[in-house]
Amino acid sequence: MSHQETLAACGFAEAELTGGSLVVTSPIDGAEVARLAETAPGDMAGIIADAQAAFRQWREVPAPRRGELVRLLGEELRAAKDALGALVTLEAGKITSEGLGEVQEMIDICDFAVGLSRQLYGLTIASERPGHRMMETWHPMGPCGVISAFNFPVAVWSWNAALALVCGNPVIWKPSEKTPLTALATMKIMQRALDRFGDAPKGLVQVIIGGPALGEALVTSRDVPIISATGSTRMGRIVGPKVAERFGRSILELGGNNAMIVAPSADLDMAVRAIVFSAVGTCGQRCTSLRRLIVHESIRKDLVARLVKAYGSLPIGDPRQPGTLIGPLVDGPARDRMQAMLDRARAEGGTVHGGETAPGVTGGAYVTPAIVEMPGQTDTVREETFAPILYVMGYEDLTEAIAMQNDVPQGLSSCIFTLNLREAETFLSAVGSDCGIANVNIGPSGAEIGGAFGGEKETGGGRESGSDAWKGYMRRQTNTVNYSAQLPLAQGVRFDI
Ligand code: UN1
Repeated sequence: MSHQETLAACGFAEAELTGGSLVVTSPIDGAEVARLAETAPGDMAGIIADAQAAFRQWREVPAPRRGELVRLLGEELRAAKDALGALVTLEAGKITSEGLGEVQEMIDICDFAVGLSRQLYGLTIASERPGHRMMETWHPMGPCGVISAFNFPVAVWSWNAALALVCGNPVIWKPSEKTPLTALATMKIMQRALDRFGDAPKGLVQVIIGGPALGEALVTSRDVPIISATGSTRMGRIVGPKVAERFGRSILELGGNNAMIVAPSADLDMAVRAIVFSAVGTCGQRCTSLRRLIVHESIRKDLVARLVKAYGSLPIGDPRQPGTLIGPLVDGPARDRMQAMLDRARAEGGTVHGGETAPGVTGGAYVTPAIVEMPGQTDTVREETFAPILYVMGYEDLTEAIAMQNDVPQGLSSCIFTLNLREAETFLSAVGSDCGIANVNIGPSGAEIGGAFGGEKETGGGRESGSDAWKGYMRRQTNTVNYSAQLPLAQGVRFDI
């Protein structure tokens, strides 16, 4: 499909795509595909006020009815899956099945949130006082600002929006400047769900298109109590303190530097498949991408040889073509950063396989993925580079391997390949991986929506998506009710008047 056909399939009219100041290009071929109108920073106050007004209505709608809106969104996403998936490919450069997979994540979280809308449970707690009942109630919080990155241009919004909406909160979305079209297309889908729903308040779901000034307005506004921000640790260092300064709540999903430990007992065929998918899938541009391989010395040479061979036959090119497994990096600067990091790794004693401009493809930033054998975990290895670079290091015993896995600033995802129960359980134990996600015989990427998603340390500590991540979008209220005719005080305090 041509870019124009892809845009038309998502319902864009010519006039929406021209005349604005935000230039959108496709990583596939570098072609300019749109010039979009940007939200004026001066409009932010009105946008936030609309969200606040919507909140005052939405918080009174019963949660299962709020779930109905998300159910309709899930239906509309199912109907639009192919079109939106193709637009993700156009705008973010993901291969077709990953573009579709991203929309599937949106559908999955809608299903999850619909069920959740009838399960926003609080606890009943034993009171120490006679004739008293204690309990916990979960209430809506208010508008939720979602700042998302280019690499999951629509799924990350849906993880936040589906939960926020059933929890009773309006959503204001600031997508990456690199991927505004997928955001606008998602809003068209959302609008169809809103139309079918009927009486949702205006301002319940909004999108703002533009640069940092808009994000700044969200982050600093006391009327936006929740900020969920996905992106680099550098971005999180700016956003986190600003939200904290006004005692807002932030949900931060920042950098990852995810490792796999490959133990001597590992099923190497499976490990090779897992490594290749998680290191080169999405051209190494997932926050869960595999970046570090910590391999037992007894199998290191063999595994590297198998990987170098597997890397040699990976189809690189136009992500729309069936069969392509590696599409482009998002842009030229991303390729320059990859090259700069490979140069640094060489200077630190690394041996680089691959990592060149991909032959025979033009237009976008197409690279061959790199495997870099490193003498140890150097400064370069400890930094996240958003590109398909896999650093390989050896280890002798598991304690050393776990220490190496943990000895980076980031703490998102991790995994071990082993058939040894002791090793697997140790890796998942309190003395094992320090990451938010730790897997056994599965790569670090491609998490399902049912689990809480997020990580520790410089990854930011936030949790989104499944499990009880919904609690991050509500305020907890502890209620104690006295149904006795006495007024006993807690802790046995006497205060007789
Ligand atoms: C991201 O890269 O920002 O686990 C999120 C995964 C996906 C989400 C990645 N479900 O790889």
